[in-house]
Amino acid sequence: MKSILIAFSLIVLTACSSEPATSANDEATTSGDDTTSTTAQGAEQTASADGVGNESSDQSPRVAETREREAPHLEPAFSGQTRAPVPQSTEEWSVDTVAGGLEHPWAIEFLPDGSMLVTERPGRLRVVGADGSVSDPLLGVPAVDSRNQGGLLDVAVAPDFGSTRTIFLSFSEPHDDGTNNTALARARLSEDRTALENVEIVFSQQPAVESTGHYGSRIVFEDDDTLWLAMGDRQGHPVRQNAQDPTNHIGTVVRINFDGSTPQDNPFVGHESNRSEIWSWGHRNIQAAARDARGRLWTIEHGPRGGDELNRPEAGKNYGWPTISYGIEYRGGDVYEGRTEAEGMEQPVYFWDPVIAPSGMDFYDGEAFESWQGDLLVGGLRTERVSRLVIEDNRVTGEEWLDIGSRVRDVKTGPDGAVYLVTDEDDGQVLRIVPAGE
Ligand SMILES: [Ca+2]
Repeated sequence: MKSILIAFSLIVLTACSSEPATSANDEATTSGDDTTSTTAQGAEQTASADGVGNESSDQSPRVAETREREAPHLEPAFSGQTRAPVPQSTEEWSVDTVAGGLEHPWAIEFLPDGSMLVTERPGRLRVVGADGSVSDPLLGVPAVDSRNQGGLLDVAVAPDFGSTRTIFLSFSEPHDDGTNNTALARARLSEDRTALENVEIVFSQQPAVESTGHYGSRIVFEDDDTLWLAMGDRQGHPVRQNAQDPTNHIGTVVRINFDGSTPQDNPFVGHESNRSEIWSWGHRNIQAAARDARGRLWTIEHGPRGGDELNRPEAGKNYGWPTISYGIEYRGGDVYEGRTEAEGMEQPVYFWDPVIAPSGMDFYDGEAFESWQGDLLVGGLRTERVSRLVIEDNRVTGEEWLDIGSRVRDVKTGPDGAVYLVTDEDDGQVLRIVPAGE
């Protein structure tokens, strides 16, 4: 009954939430990131408004997204590339507050004892206990450029943390000339967990630019020796065009060893000009990334207006930005030539139009929610939701919305099987999705 109530409330909330029509490009605001504009949609929305596999018919499966598309002239490349039906089975859930008082937390990661490392975008790292206690800021965090979308971003606990106490941080690295870039630091968490030791910047995105947007960035371990760092296109003209030039790191996923060196089986090793750290390229602004049970990387990037996309980046492949994309420019008009397909460029697995403004994501592998096993849980900033994606044979076959009511900035399965979130607010919180009634 609870799940029905939740589902019903969602429909009502969706139908009634007439979001204000914001300026055409609130990417450029200082509010945090790609909080994308959404045209005002009234309560008259129907499930058949989009015309994408959602025709008005008694036989049509129910879909979560029923608002009109921003770019309805851009047809999906295949059936099921957007607006997957709401899954038949779900779980009853509710939300607990674990901790609060965090300033724009960006990432959450579990330590082996069940406590959490949480970054705050202005440049602080804290330990949050399973009991909700919040530590003082840890000493030794690298300096960050915290303007606009920049700051201390992702945190990741190395697979060998038990023996090495190694963690990684991604952040916007400032330079004296006013430029900055996404960077990755490796550090040792002190035994008393009050400080970082042996802090070393092991990777810096090249080139550094004068921008305060589209840093990416998420850290995903491939195995005990290598990791992926997913980055952004640094927002705006002409720098974003570099995403189509793999002789730099703009708009790429890189794959590096823990010390920052290049694995010799990377796709461009030995290439005369392409950067050897690159794993995949042609990305816009990846803010969600996770590894599936088979060890494969998946990412979600903030697209243009109507073009957020899920990809499964493979070695050496080009994901198209900005030459091909779904969606339109935030200021209006087609992106580049308004194309969605081109030879040598990969299609997204799935896209959202209107956008969700993705944040963190995790493949659910806990024991608390049986029917969510293996599903991809994706945070939404603008949507203030978690999207649950059911994935089969590398396609999204179901999408359910879990309405949280705050800007969700990161999503992580906890050791207790609950789904932990941080919220992107001045007074940000750690929340936990638990089975209803617990
Ligand atoms: Ca793409």
